[in-house]
Amino acid sequence: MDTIENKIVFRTEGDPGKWESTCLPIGNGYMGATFFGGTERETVVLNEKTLWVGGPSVNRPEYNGGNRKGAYKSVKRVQELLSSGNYDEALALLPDLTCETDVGFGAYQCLGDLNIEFPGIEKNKVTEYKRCLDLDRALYTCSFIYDGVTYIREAFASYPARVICMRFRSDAENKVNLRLSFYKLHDGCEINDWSTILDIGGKLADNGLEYHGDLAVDKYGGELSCTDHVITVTNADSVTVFFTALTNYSDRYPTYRSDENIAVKSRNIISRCQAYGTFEDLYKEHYKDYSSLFDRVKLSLNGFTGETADIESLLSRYRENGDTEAQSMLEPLYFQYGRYLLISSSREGSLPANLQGVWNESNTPPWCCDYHINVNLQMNYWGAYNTNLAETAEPLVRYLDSLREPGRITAKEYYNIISDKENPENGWIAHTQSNPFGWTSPGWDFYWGWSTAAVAWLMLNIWEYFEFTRDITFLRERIYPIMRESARFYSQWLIWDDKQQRLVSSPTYSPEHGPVTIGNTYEQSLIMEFYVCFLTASEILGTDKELHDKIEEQIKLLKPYSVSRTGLLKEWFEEDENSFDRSKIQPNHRHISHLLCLYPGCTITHDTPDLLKASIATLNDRGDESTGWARAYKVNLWARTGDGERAYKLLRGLLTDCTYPNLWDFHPPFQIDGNFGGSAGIAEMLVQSHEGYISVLPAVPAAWAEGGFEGLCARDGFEVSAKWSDGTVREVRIRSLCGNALFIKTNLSEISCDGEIIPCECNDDGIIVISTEIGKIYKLS
Ligand code: FUC
Repeated sequence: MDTIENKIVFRTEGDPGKWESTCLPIGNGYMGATFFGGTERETVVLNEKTLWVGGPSVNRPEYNGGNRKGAYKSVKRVQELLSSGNYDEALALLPDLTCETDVGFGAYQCLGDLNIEFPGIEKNKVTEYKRCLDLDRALYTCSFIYDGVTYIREAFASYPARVICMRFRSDAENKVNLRLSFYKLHDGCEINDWSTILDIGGKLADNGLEYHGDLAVDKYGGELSCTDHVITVTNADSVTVFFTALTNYSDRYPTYRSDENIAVKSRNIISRCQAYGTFEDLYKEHYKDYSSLFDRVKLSLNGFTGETADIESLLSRYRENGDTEAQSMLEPLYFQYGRYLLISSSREGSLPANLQGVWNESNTPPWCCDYHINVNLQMNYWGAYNTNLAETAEPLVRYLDSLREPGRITAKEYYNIISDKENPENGWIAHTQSNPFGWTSPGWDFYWGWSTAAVAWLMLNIWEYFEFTRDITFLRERIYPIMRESARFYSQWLIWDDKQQRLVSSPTYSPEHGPVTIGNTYEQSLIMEFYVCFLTASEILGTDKELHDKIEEQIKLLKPYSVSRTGLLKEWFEEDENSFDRSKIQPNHRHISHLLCLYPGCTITHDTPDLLKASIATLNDRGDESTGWARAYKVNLWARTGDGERAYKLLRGLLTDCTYPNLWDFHPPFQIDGNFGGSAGIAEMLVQSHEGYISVLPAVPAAWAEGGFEGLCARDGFEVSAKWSDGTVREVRIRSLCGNALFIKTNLSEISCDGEIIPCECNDDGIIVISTEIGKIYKLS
């Protein structure tokens, strides 16, 4: 399929003072690098994803992930007070339902900057300047003409080689001159000069975490010298630079350190690169790896192909006139950028993508650049499955698994749910924010930090891994143990509330506004939704009958949803009561936590028309204006309602009001969840599969009158491709990955496979059922 060339092109240099809006990012999951394309000097901000302060440290022997000993007694008391209507007394105890201390939570760090100066180039005499992030090739380039010579700079971040590679060349001989040095390194970082290599290394003062990096320079022609931590190359034909970095972080509780010799490992990575071959050879290896993921999905709108205009003019045309060309180029580009960013910031073996993916220029980044789990970490992975990148979710599964052990301590201290020899793996929990060092306690303020349902929500993310891939071994070995322990937790946590006549989570706080109540919709609905997934998982695996049956009983008593007098889906069960305290409600609040089972959950659908109607009323009531991630969330929500025009309005809003020139999403400041959520939302407008069947173009707007896509994924193991015109589906091709029965709602009547028409049944709801064979393609026309 012909598509646009997915490139983010600037005709202007970036500004290191405006990192978040003008840099261009590359990454390999473990490491990130951002570039500005200065003609006289390139600044490369370097990241290694495990470089965190906080956690265990000799300076902090008491570090225990924030847990407050015996807090469950206060929790119990708060429950009793809320049940008996003593709100003021209950609220007075809430400070006990926080972490003991915020000391040791830490923050993601920047490794430092690589400074590359180009002596002899004068910015004001440069012509034909261009810097470009090519998403199809996962390659950054910067080129310009100076004094009749074309200079070209390239960089990529290879996952297989675990290295960042850069090359500097020109179209004339002996013209490459550069000086490389590090700056903004951490205090105490040592730099060593080894003729063609600079290595950096040290221990973070806060926690003793060791880090090490190697920068190796290979020149072709010219001279190279290395003095005072500066490598200078003069009159070369071209120069190749490799950089890698590591820390001795490990996700193993409680030390969170490995005993690896990181200096040796780092040097081996570089030696392997140098032995492997040229820049081109390494690029080929990188491209093979990257394209095996990225190329799975294509999207084309309204027949536009070719190179996109430079991003600043594309964005301004999009914003000012919204012409069809600008829309049809920017929207697929934004879609693919989300996929590019996910591949670049989340690969097997790395930590999951954090609030900024893997990119960070600061040692005190917003929200510590942590793992926020009252929407943000979940949203990072919304596009992983439907945009055909399931592998990128492995770090999330691994991370959640690593939180179980510390999360058991939190379960014990705050919920009195105890794992011991008789009852091993008896329940874990985490709250609004977490770090790589097992921080699972509530935050330091109840009013954002308490979120018992956060884990239930995360379980939906990892359950979807199985739903899309049907990888039963992965379910059994990696996903199910986490789900089961979470199910054990909630099954012991819920209490019967006499007044509400239902089983409730209590106390509850709907992120991040409104009053403290019993059994709010956020918690009840997420626990229910998770329970539904758990039941299916345990049935598929034929295991844990007793727990299964207990949960089956509990589900009936959760009663998560109700509709308010004004026709909205209630966020708080008590909201129609006179005593209900409305003073803390923010009418247009960005979190819409009571709609989580419309999206990403699947229990509010067209099969629950009353709840769907109330959800739509709620979305209207909340309004369309919001911060970046919340708009992305609304794209998905509206897509689920089937209203393509409204989903599109939100998407336009996201791109118009919450997107920097480099296409990073802002909250503000930069927060990557909106990119991931927006990309997932575009896919959700094109294909849905949560209602038991595949629906093609469930929510396309008039602005996408014509188009095509390839390779989007649907639940039960299908890859879906389609073409449409005049808003009507003309052809669908479905590849069966697992041989499951295919359920699809479609206007197309002829179905063939291998050139032969296959008979199929259409059930009463207009859904066609086809039995499929693994690897075969089913064509609907
Ligand atoms: C949630 C949001 C904030 C922000 C933070 C990182 O708590 O409510 O808006 O996105 O995460």
